[in-house]
Amino acid sequence: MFADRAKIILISGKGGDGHVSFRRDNYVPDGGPDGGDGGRGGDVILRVDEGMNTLIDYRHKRKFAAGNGQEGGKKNCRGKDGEDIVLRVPRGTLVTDAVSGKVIVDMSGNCTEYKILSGGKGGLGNQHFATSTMQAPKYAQPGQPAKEAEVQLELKLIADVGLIGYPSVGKSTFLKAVTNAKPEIADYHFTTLSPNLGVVDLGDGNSFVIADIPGLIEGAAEGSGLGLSFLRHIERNKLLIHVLDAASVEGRDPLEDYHKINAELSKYGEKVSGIPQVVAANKADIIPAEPEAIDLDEDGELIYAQDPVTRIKEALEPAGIPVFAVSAATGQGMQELMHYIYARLQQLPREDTIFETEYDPDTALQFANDPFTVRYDDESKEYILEGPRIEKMLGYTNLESERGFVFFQNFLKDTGILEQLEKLGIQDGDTVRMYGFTFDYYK
Ligand SMILES: Nc1nc2c(ncn2[C@@H]2O[C@H](COP(=O)(O)OP(=O)(O)OP(=O)(O)O)[C@@H](O)[C@H]2O)c(=O)[nH]1
Ligand SMILES: [Mg+2]
Repeated sequence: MFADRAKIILISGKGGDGHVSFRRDNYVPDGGPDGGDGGRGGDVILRVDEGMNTLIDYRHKRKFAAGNGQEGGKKNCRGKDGEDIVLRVPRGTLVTDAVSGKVIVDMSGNCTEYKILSGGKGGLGNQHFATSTMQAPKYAQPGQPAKEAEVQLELKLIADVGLIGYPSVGKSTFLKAVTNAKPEIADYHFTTLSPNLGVVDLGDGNSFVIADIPGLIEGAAEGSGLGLSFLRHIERNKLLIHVLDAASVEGRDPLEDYHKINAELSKYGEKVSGIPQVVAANKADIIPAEPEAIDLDEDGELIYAQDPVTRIKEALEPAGIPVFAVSAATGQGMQELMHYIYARLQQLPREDTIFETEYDPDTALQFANDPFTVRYDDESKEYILEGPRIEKMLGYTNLESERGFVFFQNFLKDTGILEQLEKLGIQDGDTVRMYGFTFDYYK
């Protein structure tokens, strides 16, 4: 199985508490404070392992915790530091926050190691708290708490070429024909559930990686069919082979499919709609050799259907989209297309897209214990949320996006803000203000 995503929980180590103790020497009746500091909690670190190519290891275990720092001891003994935990991931792993979907880090390019959560600092022992007026402090600092984050790991296929198209047009058959991959092939829609990878080897060391993407349909950009999850994979493709069923096995017009799918790609964004495409007019082996009579004209003469490949070529080639008639089943036209694709790839830029960090859980969680207030303002007739906790949340949440809004709703619930607003008597339609941002409350 090709495990290309996993959701896991990461926990950094808690800092060890500082210790309270006093020197007890046979000859010194009232020894000074000698409580040691707590040890540092372990960090959670991600590291690229070049030998790995799946996330399957993360399917079996869900929780990964670093070690806690030990408490300080007597005689100024410092507690032992907690052990760091290092999670090995394949190159090209995209790490996102499981709740907001924001990018935490893209383990590609130069990024081979990333500290995702740092362990809590150890607390200071009571030796640090002695002053001229307080010589026997009974106080030591507690260690900083552990941090916990749920993250999604996603292996972004680094395929140069992606096969896209409507379900059952023959994408997997295509992949199987040109690589040693063994994808499932069947005549029902959505046979392919996650992308399959294969290497096209043209000899003389000339090769490229090609990915078979699950079928796309109208509404894919809004989540229809298998939805969005794999549209992301396409982002890194340099070239797309748009597979059409030129024989209209299911009765659809291949050109209509072509336009519908491109409309979905445009809705998803420029990152995918801007990738150059080459059309593979597939199933050429079952296009009738003799043109089919489809109607009679006014004089009773038979009207013949235009050859579908010619029709596709005439529609797309003037727009600069090359069209190749192929049969993934018989291999007809496939070699020619593969050589063309290889030549095209040589002309395209080589660098990979790297996703920028949008959210840093280490910093965000640092403020998890910061204060906030909830109050009603008589003058403006608004409910006001204030305090460092709110400010920081606003700083790392994009409330304009759907995911950001879901994250924000959970934040209101988890922090108990919702409950407090209800206690203050909030009603549907009332306004809530958080600094520059306002929203209307609805239960
Ligand atoms: N005659 C003929 N049949 C083909 C050709 N390519 C694919 N098929 C058939 O079309 C059906 C669908 O093929 P798949 O390769 O599973 O299609 P897909 O595009 O990967 O479909 P999804 O994974 O569901 O999106 C299968 O029954 C194939 O045998 C071809 O070139 N000629
Ligand atoms: Mg398939």
